[in-house]
Amino acid sequence: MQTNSWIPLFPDQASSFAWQVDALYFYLIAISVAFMIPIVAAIFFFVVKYREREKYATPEEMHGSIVLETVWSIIPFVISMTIFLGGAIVYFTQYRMPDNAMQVYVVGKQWMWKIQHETGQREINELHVPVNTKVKLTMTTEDVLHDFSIPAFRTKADVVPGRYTYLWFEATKPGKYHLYCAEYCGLNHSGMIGSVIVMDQPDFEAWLQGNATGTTPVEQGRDLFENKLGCASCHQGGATQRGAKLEGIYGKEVRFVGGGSTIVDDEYLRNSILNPGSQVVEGYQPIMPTFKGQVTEEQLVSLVAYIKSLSGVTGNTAAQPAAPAANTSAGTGSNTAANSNK
Ligand code: HEC
Ligand SMILES: [Cu+2]
Repeated sequence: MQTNSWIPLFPDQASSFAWQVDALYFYLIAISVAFMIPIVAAIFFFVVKYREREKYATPEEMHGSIVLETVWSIIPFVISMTIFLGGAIVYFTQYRMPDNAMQVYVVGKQWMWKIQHETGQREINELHVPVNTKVKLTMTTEDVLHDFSIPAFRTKADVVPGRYTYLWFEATKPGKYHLYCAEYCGLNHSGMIGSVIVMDQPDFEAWLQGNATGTTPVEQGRDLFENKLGCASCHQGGATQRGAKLEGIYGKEVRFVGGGSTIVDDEYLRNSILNPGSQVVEGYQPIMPTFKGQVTEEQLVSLVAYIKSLSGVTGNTAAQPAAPAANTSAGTGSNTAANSNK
């Protein structure tokens, strides 16, 4: 990675929103400096001016000043609101997923990043993407908490066991950028690194050609569904159908036995495969066996991609609920936000 910036060691600005993060960062620094200088100056001034001249001196009485108090309330209020607005803008641009993004699946594992493209190409600790294209990552982990972090893109998100989190970016400069795990995840955490390789469109096409595997996640999912895991025996239409219909359910509302409902999203599909008993679809018997421990995270990603494809949804899904900002260990629990996309 080249650091051709005016501050030594400062990472490249290589994504569409990198400048926003930097602008907010320098704004915060500017405000801190603007407060620090007068405060330190005042400390020295008062130390001298009010030094002890006389034992037990009583200072002159002082009454409040409305003007002074108004000024020192309003100025900090305005400053804190600008910080809040700046932070909110950066947060919304980063954690609301764009509609028309290229889809990539990421599975973290002690201590590597396993990546699969929608067109089937697989990579480990490398992510090849085209320049000036929105890329959305759907991420989970096979073991512990990790955090997918690309400093040059000024973005990162926790990768959490048992659920999907999302990250998107649009790279603006071809090049090779550091990829880190930014959440301490055990002995070789520091080795859980890699590169994001941003390529011009023709180079990227050539790379895709050169790494074609023949099977896409959707095709792998179909194979698991129809052959390896036997889902089709219950879910395929016809006389033997005992499971819920999966065609067209993505983005729709489902109702559960015993009340409650949800909008079908990735998280729900994942949970339906691992904990079918937890949300039994209205009108069906709780006969679906759990597949917990029988499918890997990568197989789950393929199954979810396949079931989505039955609704005509490819990876280009609408805004997902915001991922929690990196390193907030408290879950947001807001993962059921409506996803009205179909
Ligand atoms: C023994 C029959 C059976 C098998 C095998 C089976 N299912 Fe199911 N599945 C059901 C039934 C019955 C339901 C509805 C009741 C429920 O929600 O548990 C269901 C519900 C679901 C739902 C939720 C559907 C909705 O409308 O919300 C999904 C998704 C699903 N199954 C996926 C799978 C996948 C993927 C596999 C294979 C890994 C699989 N099922 C294997 C019987 C089965
Ligand atoms: Cu890690």
